[in-house]
Amino acid sequence: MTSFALTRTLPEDAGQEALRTDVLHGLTRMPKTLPPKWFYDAHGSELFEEITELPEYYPTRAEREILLGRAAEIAAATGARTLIELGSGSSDKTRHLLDALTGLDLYVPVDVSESALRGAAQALHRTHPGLAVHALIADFTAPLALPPVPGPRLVAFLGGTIGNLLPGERAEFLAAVRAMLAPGDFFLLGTDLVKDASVLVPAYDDAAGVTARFNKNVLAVLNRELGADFDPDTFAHVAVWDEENEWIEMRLRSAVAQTVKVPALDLAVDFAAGEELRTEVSAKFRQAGVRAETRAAGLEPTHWWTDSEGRFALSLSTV
Ligand code: AVJ
Repeated sequence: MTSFALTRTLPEDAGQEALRTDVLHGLTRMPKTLPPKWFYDAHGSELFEEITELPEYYPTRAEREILLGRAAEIAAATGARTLIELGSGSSDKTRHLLDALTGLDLYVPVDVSESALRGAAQALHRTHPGLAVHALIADFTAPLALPPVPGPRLVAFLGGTIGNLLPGERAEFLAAVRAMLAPGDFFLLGTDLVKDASVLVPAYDDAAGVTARFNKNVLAVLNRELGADFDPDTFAHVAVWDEENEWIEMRLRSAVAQTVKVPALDLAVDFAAGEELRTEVSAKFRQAGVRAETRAAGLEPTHWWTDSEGRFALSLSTV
C-alpha cells in the first residue's frame, strides 16, 4: 500500500510576507544581510543540487558515506517508525536511511519548497513503492506542528544546514526540535566540521563558478518577487573563512557605487563601491561544541560518527 499526502502548514503567501520582512530588515541595516533560505527557488534548488556534485564540495559525499555505513546502526539504535526530515530538499541521501529503517511506517519530509517535495515524493514512489509519505510544506526555522505520527520518531536534520543558522537561532531551533520529541524519540544531526581554510574556501568558491551563480540567484529572486532591479553582473561572489566564529561567509560585493530599487517595499538601497552584502553563514563544528549545544537544548547525545577523512559528522541524541 502506498499513500501520499501533502499539507501546507503555511498560508500560500506566507513566503512572500517573510521575504518582504527579511529584505526590508536585511537591506536597511549595516552591514547588509539576507537570510540564506531565499536562495532556494526552483532554479536555486537546482543549482544547489549541482553544487553537491562539484569536486570541491565534499560535505554531501562525506555525509552520504556516513549514512551508508551507519544506517543499519541508526535503525537499530532508534527503532524508528516515523522519520521526519527537516529541510528535506530532494531527499536524496535519505534513501540510505529509508532502506535501513525496516520498521518504518511513515516518512514526513518537511521543506519550504513545494516543487522539491513533489519531486522527492515522485522519485520515492518509484524506489520505495510501499512507503507512506506525508509531506509538509513548512519552514523548519519556525516551531512545527506535527500531525499525530507513530513513534518512536526519528527527526533528521541533514546536510549541515544547521550551520546556516546563527548561534542564537541555532539554540532556538534545537529547543524547538526538543519540544517535538517524546521520550524514546531521536534526533539525527548532520554537521560539517572545522578544517583547513584551503579545503573550506574552495568548497564555497568552486572553479566552475556554480556557487557564484547560486549566490547571485538570490538577487534574481528579489528581482522577480519584489520587482527589484539588481544587476547580478555588478556583484562579485565572495567566500571567506571567519577564523574567530569558525564559519564560512558568502557575500555579494558591489563592484560599483549604485542605488538598487525595491518597488514592492518602496525602498531604494545604496551600495558603496566594494560594499558587501552577507548572504550566508555556514558554521563548521567540533564535537565538543555540538555536544554542548545539544545538551543545552535538553537533548542527550548518544552517538557520534564521522566519515573516514573526519570532514563531516552525524550525531544522534535522544530525550
Ligand atoms: C545547505 C547547508 C548544505 O552551507 O554548505 C552550499 C548551502 N551554500 N554552498 C552549506 C551551500 C553554498 C549548504 N547547505
